[in-house]
Amino acid sequence: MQVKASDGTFLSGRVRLVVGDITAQKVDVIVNAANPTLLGGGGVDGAVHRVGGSAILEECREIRRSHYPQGLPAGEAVITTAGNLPAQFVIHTVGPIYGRHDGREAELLAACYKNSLLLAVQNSLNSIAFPAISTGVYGYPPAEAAATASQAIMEFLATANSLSEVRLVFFKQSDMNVFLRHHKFE
Ligand code: AR6
Repeated sequence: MQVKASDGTFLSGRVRLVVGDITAQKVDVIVNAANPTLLGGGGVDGAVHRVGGSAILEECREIRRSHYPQGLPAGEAVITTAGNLPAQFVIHTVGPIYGRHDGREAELLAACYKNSLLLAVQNSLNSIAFPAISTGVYGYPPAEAAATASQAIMEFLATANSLSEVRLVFFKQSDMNVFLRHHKFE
């Protein structure tokens, strides 16, 4: 077992692992594990819209109408208000459905993380919290997702000094433990 930091922090404290609810995170921006419609769903998506309120949905509808009438493709990300959430903004990204992208799942999952981090930097945001994208309804094996997500975050942070905290939020301790066994952080 390869657990590299007992306090759940990596990359000089810029990455922090916590167990909790993504909607309760007090960071500049939280990431939503959305679907291409941007109109809500279950899991993280359901919680974000339920707690955040209608302002988020209204902005998502407008983004669909103006930029993505066919839906937001997997791997891409957009930003909206956070409504009633403690965060200031929500970045909505669409994870790959495992087994549905002809072997491009890892590339698309990495793109979710990198495009979300890029949007945060472009909007001058310093702290961001991610759920474990695609590992719920979309069926991505959590161990594989841990390797891909951590590699993508590590590569991005090497190029972006302005981000002070990337928080990875796991719903259950057992989910965090899987991540701790399979991440690639150095
Ligand atoms: N806070 C933190 N983590 C959570 C929370 C929460 N409130 N709720 C669930 N998780 P999922 P996906 C964990 O299914 O796989 C939606 O219907 C969960 O245990 O939310 O990307 C969308 O509309 C799992 O580990 O996202 C899409 O249709 C992880 O977050 C589809 O699900 C992701 O689970 C997206 O599926």
